[in-house]
This record gives sequence, structure tokens and C-alpha cells, in this order.
Amino acid sequence: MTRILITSALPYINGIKHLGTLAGSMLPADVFARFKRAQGHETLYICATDEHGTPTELAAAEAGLDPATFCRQQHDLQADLGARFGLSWDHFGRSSSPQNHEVTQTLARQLWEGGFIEEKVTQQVYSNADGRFLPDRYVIGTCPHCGYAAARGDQCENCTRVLDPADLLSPRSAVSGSEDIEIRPSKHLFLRQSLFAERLRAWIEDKKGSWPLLVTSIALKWLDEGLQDRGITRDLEWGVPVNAADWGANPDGLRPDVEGLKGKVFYVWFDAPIEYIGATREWADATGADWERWWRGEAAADVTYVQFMGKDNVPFHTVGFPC
Ligand code: B3M
Ligand code: ZN
Repeated sequence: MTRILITSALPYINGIKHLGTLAGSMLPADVFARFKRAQGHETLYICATDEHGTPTELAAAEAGLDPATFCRQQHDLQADLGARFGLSWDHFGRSSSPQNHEVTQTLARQLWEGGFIEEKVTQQVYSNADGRFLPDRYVIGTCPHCGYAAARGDQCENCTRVLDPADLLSPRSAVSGSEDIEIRPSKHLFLRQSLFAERLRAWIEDKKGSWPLLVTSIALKWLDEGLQDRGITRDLEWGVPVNAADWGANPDGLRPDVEGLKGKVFYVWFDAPIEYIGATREWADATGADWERWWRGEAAADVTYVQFMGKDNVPFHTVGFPC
């Protein structure tokens, strides 16, 4: 009988979740997990807190705590809420766990050594008023595609296009509102998603009929627009460190610029889906179970994997994570 692996999108650590999060992905996943268990399927339902990224650093600072302490407190709070709502997670993990650090770093090293990661010097937005780089949604400005005036640095909410903070016109800091910002060069790693375009298209086409129609159309729309390589590192302190010193040469014989990558962490959307695997390892470490049996190789051949998420999360799950 098929085994069923279920994940629901990982709630961000900052802020207590409202009912929308519960109703949007956790509750449907929970109902499905209970149904599959009742049918007699061996079922594993995994969720976790999504703990990295700029919003976490800023929320921790606002609470007067260091990110690690802030995340521990918020995680316990969310775990308790989930338990009191009767969610039947087999494990509610943390994307900041040592297990996720390990899986994220291993996958990144393998991507580098396989030639799927590229180094680039990028222009990053630095806020003089805030004394820090302002990644992603902490830069607000005008969308270069549709002209929407309050587009965020990671995505335009109006036309849904994914953006880089440096693309925005008339940028300003979302932290302080200051326009005293400048562009500074910074070395970053890019996932060469474009190399996967054909394989992804074939895979997604094959899912027509088993994935909801909306999901295949969102994914194919991305491919039709031309799959862009994506920056997967950030100038932040809180996150999974890059550790490029451990990496071997890429297929061109190049070694990573260890110095230039010092102090960088992986982008939250790089390590968050990987935490589905990381959290399975947390669960396996705690229970003595075998995590690979759910994820990898022949041992996982009888697993059907079902993901639950909100519509905004679809591109990251149909394109980024599969790459
Ligand atoms: N935390 C976004 C969200 O809560 C993000 C999901 C991660 S799933 C790997 O909408
Ligand atoms: Zn736009």
C-alpha cells in the first residue's frame, strides 16, 4: 500500500498565525493526513516554523531579543497553538535546526559541484539610515513591469512578477522609509534554474490532471516567461551560513570565492522547502526512524508526496524547490 508523505507550507516564525494560515494549508493537510491514516496508509505529516530571513531579524530586534531566542519562543508558541487546535503533525520542526543546516549545506555543495550554482557580483541595496543591506521585501518601490508604486523587492503584488530589490524604481527602505539608500556591490550565489527549464516543463506537463489546474498553469506561466537564475544568498546574519570552504571544484575546475562569500547566508526561500527534508530528519533523529525511506531512492519508491500551500507559494514549490 502506498505510503503518504504530507507537508503543509511552513508558517513564518514572526507573528502569531491567524486563522487564514490554519484554514489555508494546515487544516486541509491535517484532514488529508487523518483520512489517509484512517484508510490504513502509513502516513507522515510534517510541518515546521520558517525561521530565517530579514523579517525575523527585524521582528527579533523589535522584541529586544536575539534571533535565536526570539525564534525559540515563537516556535514553542506556534507548536502549542497547533497542538491546541488538534493538528496531527507527526513532527513540527524548525528550519533553523542543525539537521536543516546540514541538508541545506549538502544540497548547495552538490549543486555547486554539479555546475548548477554560479557566483555573481550583484548590486545590493544598502540603507545608510538603517546601517544594513535591505534585501527582498524591505525595499519598496515602483514595479518596472507594471508601474505599481508599492511593489516589494521580492515580488510585485500587483502583477505577481518576481523581482530583485535592485530592479525597483524610486526605491525606499521599508524599515525606516528613508530614501537615503545606495547600491553596493556584493558577491552572491545564483541557482542556474534556466538549465532545468526543459526537464521542469516535461515534469510539470506530466502533472496535469493530478495537480490542481491552477498549480500547473502558474508553473507553466513561469516557464513560458523564461526561467530566470535566482539569487540564493543574502547579506544577513541569521540563517544557514554558506560554508563554501567545504566545496570542491565545479565542472569547469573553478573553486568558490570563499573570502567573497564570507558572512553570507542562504536566502530563506532556499532553505525553507529543504526543511521539509530537514524536519523529516529531526523527526527521524528523535524517534529512531529512517528519514531516507520517505525521500530518497528505491526505499522511497512507494511514497506519494502531497504538498499543501497557499497560492502565493506555488512558484517556489513548482520551480525553485524542484530545481
Ligand atoms: N513561510 C510563506 C508563507 O508562510 C513561507 C512558506 C514556506 S514553505 C517552504 O506564506
Ligand atoms: Zn508589477
